[in-house]
Amino acid sequence: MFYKGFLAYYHAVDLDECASQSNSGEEGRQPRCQHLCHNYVGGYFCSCRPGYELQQDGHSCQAECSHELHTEPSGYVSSLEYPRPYPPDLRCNYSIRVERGLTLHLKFLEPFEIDDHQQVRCPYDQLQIYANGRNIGEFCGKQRPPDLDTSSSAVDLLFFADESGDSRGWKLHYTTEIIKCPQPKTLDEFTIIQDLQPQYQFRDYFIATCKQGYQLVEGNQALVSFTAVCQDDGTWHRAMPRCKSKSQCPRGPPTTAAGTWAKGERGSPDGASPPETLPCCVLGEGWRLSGP
Ligand SMILES: [Ca+2]
Ligand SMILES: [Ca+2]
Repeated sequence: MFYKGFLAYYHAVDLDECASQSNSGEEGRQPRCQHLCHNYVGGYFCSCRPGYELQQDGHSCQAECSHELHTEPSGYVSSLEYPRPYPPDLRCNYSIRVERGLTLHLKFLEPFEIDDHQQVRCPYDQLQIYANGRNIGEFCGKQRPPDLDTSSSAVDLLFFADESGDSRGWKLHYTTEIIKCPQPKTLDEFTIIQDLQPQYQFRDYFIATCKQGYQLVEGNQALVSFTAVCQDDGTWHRAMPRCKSKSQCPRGPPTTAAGTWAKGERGSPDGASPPETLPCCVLGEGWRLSGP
């Protein structure tokens, strides 16, 4: 007897689990991946859309917005899925951090929609805005917040949502601009600001002097010169000085109830507060209190 044996061909075919996922809906099977499915030879894996995190089961996605950081000088920040309804159960923290000395402007876009209540203010969902750690507003409802000039380079947006609702959320455009200081204003008619500029911004400075016969004074302290610098929070680093008359300066060592003033080092007289009645020029010229 002669047997011919057999010959068989085989080749492996990958199962495209992602394709079967999309076809299986009608058969009542659960989709394998909640968001995105990626097929490869021998298997598949799931991933989530931006703003979501894959859960331990490898298939489901949960919103993850608890520390989102934006550092570009301008950009957009929005609730998840905008302008479609945001997911439930959110505790989001969007931080914007730009260079010190810049100020952030926030402009909200339409539509603006956060679950609201007619009698109680923002009981369900709310958007809180902080500039430099200070609360500058709490928003919900359909009224778009006004454009906000935060005077800050650090803004945090906290967004809370409860487990229900279908509001469409919010989106804002932020821009930056170099921070400005208020225009310096003299406190009396004898003070002169040198080369007064129409505008002062971060790191600019001005020099104040006095008219002839007057002396620069800061509090009770006579000054030789005065320079103020615009700081990164939009304030001047020291307060405007005054100019007081030199005309009442005594010729010899002045005596007051506090003691005799003698010629000495320039500056504060031994930590003692000079009496108000003592002409300021005495200090400027370097007198110090030497005791009664
Ligand atoms: Ca596969
Ligand atoms: Ca809600």
